[in-house]
Amino acid sequence: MSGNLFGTIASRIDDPAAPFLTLPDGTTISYQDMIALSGQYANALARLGVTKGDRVAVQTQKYKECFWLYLACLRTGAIYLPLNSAYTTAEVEYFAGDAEPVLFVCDPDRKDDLTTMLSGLGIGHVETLDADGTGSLSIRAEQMSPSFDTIELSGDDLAAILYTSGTTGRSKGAMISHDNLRSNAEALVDIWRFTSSDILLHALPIYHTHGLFVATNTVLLSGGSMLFLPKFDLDEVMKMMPRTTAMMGVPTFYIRLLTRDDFTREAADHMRIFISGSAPLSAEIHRSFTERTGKAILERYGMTETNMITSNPYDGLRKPGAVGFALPGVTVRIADPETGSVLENGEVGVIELKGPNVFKGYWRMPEKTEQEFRPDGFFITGDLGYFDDEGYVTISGRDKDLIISGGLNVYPAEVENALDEQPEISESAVIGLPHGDFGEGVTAVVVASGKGSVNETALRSRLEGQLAKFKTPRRIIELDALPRNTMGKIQKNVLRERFKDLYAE
Ligand code: MCA
Ligand code: AMP
Repeated sequence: MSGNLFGTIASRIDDPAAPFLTLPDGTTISYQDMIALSGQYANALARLGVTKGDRVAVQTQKYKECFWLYLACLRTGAIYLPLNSAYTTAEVEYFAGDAEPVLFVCDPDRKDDLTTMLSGLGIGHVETLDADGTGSLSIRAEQMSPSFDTIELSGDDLAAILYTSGTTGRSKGAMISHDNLRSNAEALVDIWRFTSSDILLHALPIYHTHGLFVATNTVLLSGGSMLFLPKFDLDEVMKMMPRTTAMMGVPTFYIRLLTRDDFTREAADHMRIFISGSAPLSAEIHRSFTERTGKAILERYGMTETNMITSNPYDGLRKPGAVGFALPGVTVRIADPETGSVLENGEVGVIELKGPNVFKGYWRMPEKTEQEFRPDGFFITGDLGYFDDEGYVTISGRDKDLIISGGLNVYPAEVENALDEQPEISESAVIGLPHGDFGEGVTAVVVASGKGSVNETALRSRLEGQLAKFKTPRRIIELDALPRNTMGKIQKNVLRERFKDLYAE
């Protein structure tokens, strides 16, 4: 049997006329439409010369057409490479240079800028997608036949590469196979009880694991449908919720829902499930949500490299502050970060796992890949946690210098490098501080070089040209010196403590 994930999706379709995607205006795209559209896009890719193993990079706003392209990549054996739409051209240049896509798909208004950069890298094929279906790739696809023979491949073949930032230096492309995606989606359909009756309120971006794989593949393998929103807009989410049964979101979604007086028990009553992940959901928000709606959010934990790892149970206690149990087929252990020896229940260590969900390594970085695995094959997440008395995994911190803002990862080293290049700054430390909406607010503490004064507004706007907006520090604080320990290492914990109330209302 072919290991192609699309083959599995197609084989599970019981009712081809059933809806797969519904738009806010009521337009519906059925499963058979999805097969035809992905077939047209697959033929368009083939006509452009895309073949198995080729990378197709995509940086656009959230369009339904991105799904047809994603599925077309599965069908042709091409490797889908989605990029955050907030990345600047300078950031994209690194990913494109590293992954060497044969085709780059972008928004029409970015085409000129990106084409100039990409042609410097020898990447000649640039196509566009647009919300109204007028992008050049959509026009090509429209002229194609909807029939396409999905190629046979091994389940170990790559379906996608998703870049994750490195704690130091370069971003790494996580290589995700068809089997990785299939095993995870099957487990999630099972443990979260997704069926063809479900309608998922889809307000997440689709350039990351959460919105693309967790949400989309789970729906596709259960025969359910999605109500497609182009972004998380609170008014729109409230308006559409009555038409749906399930929601997946980052904690910020739930924090924002709780700010609405009309988000009541009655408003949430018909919803079967609310799922949260990508960042810590505070026990306080979890409890407030239950008090308001009578429903407990189901929190789960995952990572780009592994898809989903643990989940709170569907039946049984959804414990505030805990991320639950290993998914079926996945083994989780807690180990001493230094020695790798396995720890007892209750002891805090690094979370490690093994299973069919674990990625195939970092693109063209065999040494980095090796560093992230123990000799017995367990992947080291860099998250710190413990098993409680009842066997629930609780995340207690991170053994990696990472900030998560609104579910998006920001690696301080990248922002510090950009700050340190500014003439008026001699050194910097970037930290995450408690933030009511985003969970953590990216904050820079800098020391002036003496070459010009440090102007927060001017610095932020200069950084915005280089870094995606969500990475740009919300605040830049100037100090005479950064606190250091006796080894000379900057004490970020001291800074976090000193400025912990910076974003308090
Ligand atoms: C937008 N901005 C942000 C963020 N998003 N700043 C910091 N953190 C963010 N996450 C910027 C905007 O550019 C804007 O800048 C300003 O902040 C305020 O915008 P706002 O309207 O509040 O933002 P928004 O457009 O409503 O977006 C917030 C959001 C969004 C809805 C939380 O970021 C989002 O959808 N996040 C989900 C990310 C996600 O899918 N993560 C999953 C990763 P200005 O005002 O200057 O223009 S996958 C993963 O982590 C693993 C595998 C897992 O377990 O799932
Ligand atoms: P990413 O690199 O975008 O895949 O982000 C993965 C990281 O998000 C994990 O290593 C965790 O640090 C964090 N994460 C995901 N889900 C949760 C959760 N439920 N609670 C706490 N942290 C989470």
